[in-house]
Amino acid sequence: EDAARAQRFQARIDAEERIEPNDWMPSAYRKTLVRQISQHAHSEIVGMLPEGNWITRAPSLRRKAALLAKVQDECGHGLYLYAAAETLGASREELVDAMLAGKAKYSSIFNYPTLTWADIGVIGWLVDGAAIMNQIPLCRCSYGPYARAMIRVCKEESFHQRQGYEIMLTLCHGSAEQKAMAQEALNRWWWPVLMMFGPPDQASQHSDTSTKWKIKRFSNDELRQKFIDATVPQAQYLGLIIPDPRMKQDEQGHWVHGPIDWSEFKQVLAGNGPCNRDRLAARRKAHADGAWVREAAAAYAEKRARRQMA
Ligand code: FAQ
Repeated sequence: EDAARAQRFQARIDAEERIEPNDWMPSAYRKTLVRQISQHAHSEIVGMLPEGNWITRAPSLRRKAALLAKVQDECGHGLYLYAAAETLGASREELVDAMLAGKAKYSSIFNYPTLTWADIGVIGWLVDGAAIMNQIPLCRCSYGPYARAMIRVCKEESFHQRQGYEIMLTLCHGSAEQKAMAQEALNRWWWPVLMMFGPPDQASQHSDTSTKWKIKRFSNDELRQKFIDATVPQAQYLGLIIPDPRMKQDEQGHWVHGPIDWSEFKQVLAGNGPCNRDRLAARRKAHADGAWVREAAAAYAEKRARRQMA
């Protein structure tokens, strides 16, 4: 019976049908989606911290308003994504607790510090640029609620990318000092951004099944390559140098990167990146400080339900 169901399920995927919350699905499909969607949600929530660090120091009211709006969008993305994970039967409390306990992953990129204002430009330009490259194909993911959430998320990410690129343009057309600040930020973020796409294809343990289930439409290396090809001309336009002396263009016009230091990636995933401890400490404090809000909301919901019954 289960084998027949699994076959029908795969036939629906192959026919590009969307899988919805109440449809039958293999438990491994459910598990991998809960894993990916919750990691994605945690990334959005932890991802507010590096930029949040600059809200009080944005150089003008206009920059401050845009940054504030961007960080609020990230919070919204996190909430849609938790809601999408809940449609699979996961509980939000459990997911959040796993993150706070350091058991659940979130993107490696958010474990790096934002040292100067140029980092805010680079995050929008490259981190959001990489996020879009990865998330546009997820709009066609086989699981309906995740795919639909990604459509709205991608629209907002493209505004984020543009606000970042515009900061970079301003700095690169500014004083020598501003241009140097932009280059220095690019130097620090370039390699960690390439790691956002995940391990190389031969080391990516989930890729085969996620591709078969049309959760993934492109491999980690394919998306990394698309990102680099899109980004090199943007760096050239800014007059910045990609900090990869071995990068070269092949005959098809692709920019081939030099070796990535995967030991750094492993260290960050193991909790030993430059900011892992700070990030978790900040999330734990926020969660504890927000306990009264959750309690008040639950008490209010209970009161309303009682009133409706009466
Ligand atoms: N960091 O077998 P694979 C954003 C883990 S964008 C940490 O290749 P998969 C927007 C992976 O989970 C960032 N862990 O895995 C924003 C797995 O571990 P597990 C978030 C990583 O799932 C911008 C193991 O390595 N975006 O937040 C990373 O097939 C600015 C083996 O890897 C998403 O989450 C990494 N970089 O492919 C917010 C997109 N890479 O679970 C604020 C959705 C891999 O077995 C400011 N996710 N790992 O313990 C995906 O597309 C996929 O999950 C991949 C990984 C492509 C990330």
